[in-house]
Amino acid sequence: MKLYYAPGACSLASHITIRELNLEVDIIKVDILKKYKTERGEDYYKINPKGYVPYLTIDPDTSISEGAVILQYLADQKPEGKMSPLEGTPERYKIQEWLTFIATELHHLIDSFFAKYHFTEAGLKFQKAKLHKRLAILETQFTDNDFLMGADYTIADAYAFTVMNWISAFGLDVDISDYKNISAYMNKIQYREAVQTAMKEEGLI
Ligand SMILES: N[C@@H](CCC(=O)N[C@@H](CS)C(=O)NCC(=O)O)C(=O)O
Repeated sequence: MKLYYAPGACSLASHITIRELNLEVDIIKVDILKKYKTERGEDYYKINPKGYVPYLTIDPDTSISEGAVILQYLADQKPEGKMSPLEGTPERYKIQEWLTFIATELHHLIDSFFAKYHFTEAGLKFQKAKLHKRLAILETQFTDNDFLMGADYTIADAYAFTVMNWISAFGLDVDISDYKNISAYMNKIQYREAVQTAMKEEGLI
């Protein structure tokens, strides 16, 4: 298998999961900012016509895009690693609820702050208010739960960590200092061995 990634991008969640589960996957860097080439010099659009990361090639005929789906595929390769509830269980729908929340509510909302100069002042205020409402949901979740699925660390946490880490790592204009539970959650995840390994491999730390 091959995972196509860009340093610090949303693909970090898949990279973390690969290291958590000790899966045999080649990790291939892609320039998604300018040239859209892999580190091997290949035209990335020829590999993944969508042009974005993450992208997982399983065999010459099968590839998956969309991070939330790639994460589930990776977790299913080693069910004993318990990075996701099993297919067909009610908990599987619960983790899909969180993965969808992260993908549709958090990921692109936080992403939009990288280009905040596109916003009018009113637009920026609107985006901030919306993001704070979504962060408040997580702050409440972590009042009584260590992780999104309760006591167990899963792929949903790898994904939530990855996108919320952008706020501090890239100095985005969002004040999260009041979210004590989120801050404790982020620290707990950041110092996991697999997270440190993936971040080092991407040159982030
Ligand atoms: N819908 C995709 C979006 C992935 C995405 O936004 N990837 C960003 C990095 S975090 C990217 O590759 N951007 C480059 C581009 O869009 O050209 C997913 O959920 O996996």
